[in-house]
This record gives sequence, structure tokens and C-alpha cells, in this order.
Amino acid sequence: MFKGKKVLVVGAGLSGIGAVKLLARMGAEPVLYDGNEAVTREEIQKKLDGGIQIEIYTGSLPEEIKKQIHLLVPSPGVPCDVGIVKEFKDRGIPVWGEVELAFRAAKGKLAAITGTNGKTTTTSLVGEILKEAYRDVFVVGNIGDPYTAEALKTTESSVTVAEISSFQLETVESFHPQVSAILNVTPDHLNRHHTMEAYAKAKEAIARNQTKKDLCVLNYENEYTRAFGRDCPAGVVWFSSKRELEAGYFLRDDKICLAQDGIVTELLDIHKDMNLVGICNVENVMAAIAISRGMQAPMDKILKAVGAFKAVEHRIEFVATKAGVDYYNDSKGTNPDAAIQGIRAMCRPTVLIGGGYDKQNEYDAWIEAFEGKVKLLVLIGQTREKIAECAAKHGFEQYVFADSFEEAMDICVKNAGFGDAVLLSPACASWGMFPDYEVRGNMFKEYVMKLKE
Ligand code: UMA
Repeated sequence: MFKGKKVLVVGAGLSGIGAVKLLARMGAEPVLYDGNEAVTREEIQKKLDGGIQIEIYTGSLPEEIKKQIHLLVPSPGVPCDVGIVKEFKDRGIPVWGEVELAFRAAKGKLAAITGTNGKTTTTSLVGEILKEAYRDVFVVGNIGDPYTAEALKTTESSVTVAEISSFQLETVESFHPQVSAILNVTPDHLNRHHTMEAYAKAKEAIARNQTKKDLCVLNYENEYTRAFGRDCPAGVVWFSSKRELEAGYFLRDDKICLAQDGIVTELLDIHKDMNLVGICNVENVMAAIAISRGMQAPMDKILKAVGAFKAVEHRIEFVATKAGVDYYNDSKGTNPDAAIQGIRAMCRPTVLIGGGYDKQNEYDAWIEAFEGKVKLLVLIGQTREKIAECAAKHGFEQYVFADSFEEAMDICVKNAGFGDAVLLSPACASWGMFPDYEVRGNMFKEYVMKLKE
């Protein structure tokens, strides 16, 4: 398909490196460009494992190279409406995002999951369920393992579960999952998509090429996904955590039920038969069951996998509810990117513990991800002043300093009210205060377990 053709990959992160490797294996001549001039060719070449020798440009791209390009593959972090992507689009050069490229190279069945919140949990859970039912299962995409890294390993009999972000959906063309899901659409990434309508439209692209032979799993309780259900080209499967549905998955007396052909079947008890807590997770589980059924997994295997699925220890791990406050341990949130996932997973007003060892990271994106959810930021460790300065720069002033971890915990307990969450997701390594993040997470849990009910 690409033999001998020059393909320009933009961005030397996870996606860009995955795309270059895939293109090289397919016989193309990838050219890698990263807009950040501080990234060195040596660093990039190292990420390519030395095996692939390609042209690499950073900072700016020579005009004569631009003229030789047949296809542009931007990374998800590269906006589409400005800069290089717009320039190539205007020249009439095809633009396929990394996900589109991977889709064209991949085989077998595909389930694709998007949504503002819950997509990582739902994707992991669907992956675990499908592993009960199928031999070759690939879990890829925004979750961290780029789709391009696995695409050539897929076969006609394998199944792929892909977490797909709105960024990735902006540049799909023929992408066509058998089962898609939009879990919810709430304000997020508006700096990139500008309006809620544009953001919702990007998400809807997940189902664009589906037909009535395919399925799209949608949340009945979200205004955007409910409206999309009317125009969706696929057969719609609804789920709701708030009302009983005539057809679909819903909650009745704390049990997840399926209404189908006029018959209601109780599937599982949300307290006894699953380990994830919170209404967001009930929705994630309903969606995961619906997606897995759509992928023809038998219900007994689905329920077995749901029962066995646990949040990874120290990774957005639910600890306990004490006095109406949910406590979450995300001690593994040791850098801003990981901590962004932590705060995004919260669906209540949150008292957040941040700070620790200084790895010279920038905290802007993390602070921006607070999006009105953080009622108080309790700062500890070496980075506390740097984070406070950054927060103030972004107009976020609700922070306090604590001199010890115990003091931070005391402040959290005092400031979190009924219906709030307390989250340890520090965006920093633990060193300087703890030997490692596990010790930090365990201290958090021990403190919480000693609190009164
Ligand atoms: N870059 C440019 N020009 C630009 C923008 C970026 O050259 O205009 C370069 C940067 O200098 C950098 C590289 O592109 O070297 C980074 O590319 P990227 O931002 O696309 O990041 P990747 O490392 O390729 O990771 C991406 C996803 N990142 C984003 O969407 C921002 C990862 O999702 C994903 O796990 C990975 O691909 C594998 O598929 C992260 C994320 O934050 C977790 N996603 C957002 C979210 O979940 O809300 C959408």
C-alpha cells in the first residue's frame, strides 16, 4: 500500500514511534518530524531501538521534504486546524491519524471505546472479559499501548479492544469497529475542540462508518449521547444508571439488569459481584458488559471476569468510604500525565493531595485538568512551591501547604464533606518523604482505614 512512498509522521511520542515502526515494516519510507526543537535526533533514534534508520527533523521541516510527502500521519497531540496538519490538508495530501493507519493494517474484530470519563477502566475491563472468551486479545490506544504497535500482530481470529480519544477520532477516515461505545460527553479538551458541539462530533466519529449490522453502546443519561442515539448509524444498545429501560442495561435495587425482548434478567449485584465502586464504575461495568456481549462473549464468562476485575493497587484504587467521603489512592500518579488520569476519574468534588520529589516536570496540564473538580489542593514535599506558583498562574488559588503526610491527611479529613472524594494523586515521585510510591500509598490506606465510619 505504501511501498517506497514517503510518509511524514508528526510527533516523536508513543504514537509517532509506533507509526514509524509500522510504516517501516509495511515498506514505506517514514520521515519523522517533531515540532519541539529541544528533542534531539539521538533521543528519537534511541526510541526507534536503533533498528530503523530514517530521516528525522525537529523544530522546522525543510520545504523540499514537504514536497516529497504522500501521506501525513499526525500524533493525537497535534491539533488539526492549525499548523502542519492544516498546511498539508490545504495541499491536498491525505491525513490519517495514527489510529486510522493502524486500523488499515489490522485484522480481526474491533471494539472501540470513547467517552470523556471511564474509558480506561471500561477498556481494561472489556480486555479482561474478552481474554476469557478469546485466545488473542489486544488492548490498545489511548490507554497507553499505541494501536500501531500491535496492528501487525492481529489476525482474522483475534480481537482488539481500543480506547480511542477525541484527539484520535479527529483524524479517522475508514475506521470501523464492529462494536463502538460512547460512555459520556462532558466538557473537556475545549482548548483543542473549541466548542462542546465540535467535541461531541469528534466522539461521534467512532460510529461514523458503522451500519445497522454493528452496535454502538450509549449512555441514556448523558444529553449528548442520548441525542446521538437518534442519528447513530449502528444498532444502539443503551445503558442507564438512573432509570429502568425497556431495552438495555439498567440498575434496579442495586442490581445490574438486562431488559431484552420484554424479559428482565438480573445480572449482578453491584455490592457483592463487582469490586469497583461508585456510580461511574457501575456505568463502566454496564457498558463493558454490553460491549462484550456485542463481541459475542458468553454472559457467564463476562460475569466471571467482572467479578475478578480489580483496580490495580495504588492506581486510582478505591480505599473506603468514611463519613460519606470516598478515599482513593493513586500513589502511582507519580508524574503529571498519570495524575491527570487520576483527577479525571473523580466524579465528585475532590480534596487532592499533590507534590513530592522534583523531577523537573511542568504542572500546567495537570492543573488545567482540575476543571472545577478540586475543592482543595493539599501540597506536600519539595515541589509544593513550584506547584502552588503554577496553580496561581492558572487562577487556581485553593491550595494549602502541609509539612508532613499526616498533616496533609488531617487537612483532607477536615475539609472533605459528605459526598466529596479525597484523592492521593501527587503528580510527583515519593522520594524525599518515602522510599517509594507503594509505601506512600500504603500509609494513605492505613490512615483511611483507621478513620471512623
Ligand atoms: N508534538 C509536535 N507538534 C504538536 C504537538 C506535539 O511535534 O503540535 C510532539 C511533541 O513535541 C511530542 C509528541 O508530539 O514529542 C507527543 O505526541 P502526543 O502528544 O500525541 O503524545 P503520545 O506520546 O504520542 O501519546 C499519545 C496520546 N497523547 C495525547 O493524546 C496527548 C496518549 O494519550 C496515548 O496513550 C498514546 O498516544 C498512545 O496511543 C494520553 C492522553 O493524555 C494518555 N490522552 C488524552 C486523554 O486521555 O484525555 C487525549
